[in-house]
Amino acid sequence: MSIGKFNGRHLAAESKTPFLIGVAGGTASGKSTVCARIMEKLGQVDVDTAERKVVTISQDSFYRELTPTEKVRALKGQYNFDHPDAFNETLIYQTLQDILAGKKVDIPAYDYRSNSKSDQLLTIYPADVVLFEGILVFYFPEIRNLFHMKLFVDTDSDTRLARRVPRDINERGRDLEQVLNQYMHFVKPAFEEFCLPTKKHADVIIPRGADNTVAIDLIVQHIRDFLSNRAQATSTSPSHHRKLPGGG
Ligand code: UZR
Ligand code: MG
Repeated sequence: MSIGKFNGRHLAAESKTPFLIGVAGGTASGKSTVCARIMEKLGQVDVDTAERKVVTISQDSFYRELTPTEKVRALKGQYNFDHPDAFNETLIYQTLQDILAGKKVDIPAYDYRSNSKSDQLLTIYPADVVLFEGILVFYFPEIRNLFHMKLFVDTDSDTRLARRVPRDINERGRDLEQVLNQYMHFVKPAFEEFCLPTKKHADVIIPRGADNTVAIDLIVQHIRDFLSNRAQATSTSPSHHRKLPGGG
């Protein structure tokens, strides 16, 4: 991206707008796995390495910083991480806007054990495809309207709970009582009140999540078509400067 060093305006004009996909669904529905499958299948075998990029960002990176009192409540399983207020929606919106403008953005990773952002930063470079996954990615209208494609991963609640319990215990350092308590008090009611109603905004509903290879293949084919149509439009447009392979 040498052009950017000389002239920031040129950079914006020449960068690609990624194909932005929102992936919503209840906790442990398989959102991350669906994203991983899409990324794998877009394996980009036929694309030059300098050009290709498919990335997944998680809404978890955008939890608000907790105050010391909230932290204490979080440790006791008394903080509602499933409520829209738990997220910094302004930052989500700005970050997605930057991504759509073809800018490079840094995103904090999230540490579930400490309930806070970790020091690690994930750098998102201008990409072809950006997946943004999380329980409430379709909740805020301004954010919802940014997506080119909206997917809802629809997995039965009992399946989700059965996955969530071992995950929280093994990967997120919780105990059984705490997990079930939090589930009954916060996770389940918030799912019904805030997440499930956003299903109607989805373009595609994926029953059974990542097991649904037919749905995933159809989605991947749609993304491919979109990207190749755009590449064609770009290469035939005289005003647009197409990067040469390897010239990134
Ligand atoms: P997915 N979550 C935590 O457990 N701890 C945190 O510090 C932050 C989030 C949980 C959150 C939500 N809720 O249900 C889940 N609780 O992460 C969303 N309780 O993550 O979509 O991967 O299940
Ligand atoms: Mg997840």
